[in-house]
Amino acid sequence: MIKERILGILLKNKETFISGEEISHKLGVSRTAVWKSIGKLRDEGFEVESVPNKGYRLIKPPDLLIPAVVKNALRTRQFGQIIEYCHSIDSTNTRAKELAQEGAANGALVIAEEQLKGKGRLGRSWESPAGLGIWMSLIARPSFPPQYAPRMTVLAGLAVKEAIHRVLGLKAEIKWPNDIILNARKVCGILTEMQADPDRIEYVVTGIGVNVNTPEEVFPEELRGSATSLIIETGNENPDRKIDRCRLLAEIISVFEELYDSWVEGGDFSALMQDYKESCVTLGRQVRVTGIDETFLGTAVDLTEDCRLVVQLPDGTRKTVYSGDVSVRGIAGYV
Ligand code: BT5
Repeated sequence: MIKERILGILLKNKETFISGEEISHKLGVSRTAVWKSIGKLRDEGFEVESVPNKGYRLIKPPDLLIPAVVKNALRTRQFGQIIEYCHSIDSTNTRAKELAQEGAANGALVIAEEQLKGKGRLGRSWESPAGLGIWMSLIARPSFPPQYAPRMTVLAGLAVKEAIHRVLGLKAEIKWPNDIILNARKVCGILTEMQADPDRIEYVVTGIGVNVNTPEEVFPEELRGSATSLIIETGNENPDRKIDRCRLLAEIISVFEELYDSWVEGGDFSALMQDYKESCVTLGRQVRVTGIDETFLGTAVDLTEDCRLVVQLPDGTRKTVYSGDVSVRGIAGYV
């Protein structure tokens, strides 16, 4: 579509003006067609400046996760190069699994402004209010064996932590297996699901939910003590100074691919695991492990190669637990 192509040109020329004539020449369309498309972009909330004899310049895109804006900020070969964007959806993980079943390529990404049935682990739900967070799911078709699928949660966690640091300068920590936390409250959750034969993965979907511009009062009452958002943690809740969700999303996906490639192509996971362990607040703590059949207390002492948590019981014996089976909380609260 002409409009998308014009947007691509405006995004590339962000600081400088580009004339209507140059755009029409580049795209081989009439000046009127350019002018009409700019009008449509403005209707959609893009702020486009136009100055006679100079041309057009993009001042600001709307506060939406527009695929063209995201792609312009990506530094990837595959992750996020195909994007399905939805205003409202039940769950991006459910949609990504459907697309994967239909043959979607490695790296395809589903993004939503709002989820009506966002999913957590163990049948729990994930609050995903419209326009305030990043709710997305990445499809991967790896060649590693199924027991390593939980490593996708590790990679995604490291990517979110690193992106938050690069974009906002905040130092997040990780609560095993899938929570990214700031000041002991959860700012992001990750849900990895897969379809596999006993020895081969068909696809893995890694769902990432980040609370970005969520004001405190939007969280349901019962989450207020344990959930937070990036805007709350930067101490800036001025509604005019929102965090750029497209930039953060692109940074997460770019780092995710970098880490994924370093493992899948380089073959070594130990350095990544070491980084994860260093960021993991769970290790060394007293924890309460709640499974389907049993609950027990112990000290979290280590993580295995396939990302299970090793818990030492008071009598010295050790148990390893899978992320899909248990909930782990600190004995004095959430962390
Ligand atoms: C998770 O589960 O943390 C995984 C969350 C994954 C969400 C993403 S969004 C995109 C993709 N599509 C989906 O449908 N899901 C993924 P779990 O560890 O089970 O934690 C869930 C618990 O976190 C809930 O039971 C609440 O206590 C809490 N919670 C729910 N919504 C929250 C939010 N927005 N922020 C912080 N905590 C929340």
